[in-house]
Amino acid sequence: MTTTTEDIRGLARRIRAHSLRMTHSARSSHIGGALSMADLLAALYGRVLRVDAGRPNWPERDRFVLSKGHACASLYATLAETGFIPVETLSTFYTDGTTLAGHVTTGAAGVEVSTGSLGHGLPLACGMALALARDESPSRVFALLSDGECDEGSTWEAALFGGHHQLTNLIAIIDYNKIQSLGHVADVMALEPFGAKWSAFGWAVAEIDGHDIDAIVRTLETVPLEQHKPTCVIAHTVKGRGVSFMEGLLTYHYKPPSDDELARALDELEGR
Ligand SMILES: Cc1ncc(C[n+]2csc(CCOP(=O)(O)OP(=O)(O)O)c2C)c(N)n1
Repeated sequence: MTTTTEDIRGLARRIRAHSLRMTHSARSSHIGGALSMADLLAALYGRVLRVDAGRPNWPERDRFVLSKGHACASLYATLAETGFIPVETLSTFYTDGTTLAGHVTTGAAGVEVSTGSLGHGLPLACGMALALARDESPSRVFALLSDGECDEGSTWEAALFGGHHQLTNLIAIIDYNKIQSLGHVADVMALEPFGAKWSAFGWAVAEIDGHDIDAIVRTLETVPLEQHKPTCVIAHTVKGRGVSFMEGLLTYHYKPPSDDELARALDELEGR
């Protein structure tokens, strides 16, 4: 079990390296959004989530829902690094017949739900959290959303639902990297004042640096932040984080790393 901040940083580096290799070999998109959430995934799987790779269907496990299913390379990498799936399967990402489909899909151990159509994850997580609460289960439900998904009406319907049902066992984490597929959030559909919107829908809200491992762990280990409310953690992140020439660029939403970019990116990660 990963415990120290340094261990979690190491896990995040390995998640990033796998994600780069996977999107390079599959010639697939979404490396920018896979990299922006790598620290969040490392903190969740390294410390926060009560899960057991040996018993992926243990009834009392926490549920993790990756709502931004397009960026799943880094979730598969996390599941491999934490023992849910064999590391060797990562090389089959996005190929015919694989269990590691290009948008996150059940079939790989540890994947709770299939997503990829933006805006579905939080509604699913709400239903799971309500059912678990009614069963008096100790399990929590963590849903990781993109900022682009907060342009979807279904996300806000789920936000209303979570507040109304006082789903204290539900935690939404937003990977707020400020960039979508074709433009910046502020230009496409501005979200600010973002935290105030979630508060108004009945959620307890925290805003953190989504690359500060200690801040992520500290916040997620203290949920629920308020009694009788679901928690929303707005994690300020950088698209492409960890690879200097990809950071903050729209290009790497769709563009896979070239041979040369992969080599340079892996060199950079090794040097950290
Ligand atoms: C309903 C729906 N519409 C369009 C798409 C195509 N699509 C894939 S990713 C994306 C937006 C990416 O931006 P964001 O959601 O903020 O993700 P991130 O930057 O975290 O990768 C879009 C429009 C989709 N997957 N689902």
